[in-house]
Amino acid sequence: MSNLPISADLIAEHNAVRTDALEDDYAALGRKLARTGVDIAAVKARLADFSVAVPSWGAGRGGTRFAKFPIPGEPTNIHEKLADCAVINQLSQMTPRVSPHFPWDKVSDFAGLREEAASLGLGFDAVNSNTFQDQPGQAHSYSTGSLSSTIEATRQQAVEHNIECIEIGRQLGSTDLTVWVGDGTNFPGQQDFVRSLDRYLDAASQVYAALPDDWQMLLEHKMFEPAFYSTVISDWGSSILAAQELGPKAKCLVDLGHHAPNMNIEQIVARLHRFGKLGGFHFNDSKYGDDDLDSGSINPHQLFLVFNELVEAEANPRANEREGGFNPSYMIDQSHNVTDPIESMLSSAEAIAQCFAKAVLVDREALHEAQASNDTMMAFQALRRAYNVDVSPIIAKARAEAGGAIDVLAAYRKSGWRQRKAQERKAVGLGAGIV
Ligand SMILES: [Mn+2]
Repeated sequence: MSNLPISADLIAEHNAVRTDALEDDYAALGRKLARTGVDIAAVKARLADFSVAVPSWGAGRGGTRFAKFPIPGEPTNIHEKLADCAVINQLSQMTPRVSPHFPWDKVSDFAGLREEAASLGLGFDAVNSNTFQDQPGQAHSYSTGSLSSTIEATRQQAVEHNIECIEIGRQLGSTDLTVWVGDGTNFPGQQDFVRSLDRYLDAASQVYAALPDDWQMLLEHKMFEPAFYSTVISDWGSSILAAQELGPKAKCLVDLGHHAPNMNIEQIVARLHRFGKLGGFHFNDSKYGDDDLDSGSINPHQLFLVFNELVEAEANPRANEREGGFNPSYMIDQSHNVTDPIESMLSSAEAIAQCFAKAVLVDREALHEAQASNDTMMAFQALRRAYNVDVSPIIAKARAEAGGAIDVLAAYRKSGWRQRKAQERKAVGLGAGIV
């Protein structure tokens, strides 16, 4: 049973007055690309296949360590979050999967939740465990860490929680478990670097042992926060070492905000791919640290360079890739502090698709030739030519053909969704946001 949140008539009316202009722009871009031997329809077909997951927690307003400012009509539970995610997917036709987070999204009937999502046109992406905060009634506190805690009972509790997440994920149709731990230290000497990693690896291997055959365990590293002196899985180096020790089903997850400032993230992507260990992405943008700003809002060129490596990797899969070749899981992971989260995710999905499309447009033959002959300027120009193309007509046309809206933000505002939900949903309380 279909239960789509936005009326098909509203989208059709919205598109009707925009179709002529879009066709004009698409045809002009098609002629321009044809002059360089590129078939615009082939690029559009790649975009029609492209998707990125949205996080259930991204549907609510985030916050900072200081405050969260909720908006009327914000979702208050997983059912309302799914409805908002369905709005994003219906308008963008690019976000068909939701990444849930436990225990935040816990319900009594997961089979029912899967059906509910399906009726909204959604499936589930990676399940996320949470051992970075205590829950009411929890037996052992994570104040000493989780998978690397010095207290055995705490480590065991963290292992059992991750295994429970796998079990929930099986019921939801997921095939990935994303593990990020907040474990680390705030003072020199607080923990032994080697022994804490030993404890982490021992506990993580117990989680790994519970993975079904077709599952992946995605290790998300983060340099700092909530621990500000050291973290146990601090960088891509620690991540790949841990993934290699755990086994072939363990992969690295790259969150764009979890690196030291000015890191060459596109090179990290290429390194992880080289060893078949690139498992997934958390897309966001950053100015200073783990800012969790909207994808492409600060440094779209970096996002393009990351996608350039991803498109290159897709054409050249390495050993140890998942069945079907190079296919990392793409997800948005942002904190929407001052915008309507639906609008931010619509805008971010667009920014991500733009960078993917530009990367597809890179003349790889010219790039490889220039690289081989050490023609630096022409190698750079091969990237620059693609980056400079305005690909928005291709994305809008792919979206409209799939049933989405030509101008996603305008259609969303016209729908009056948030105002309607402000009447129906109970208010979200104040308090600190997701940090
Ligand atoms: Mn993340």
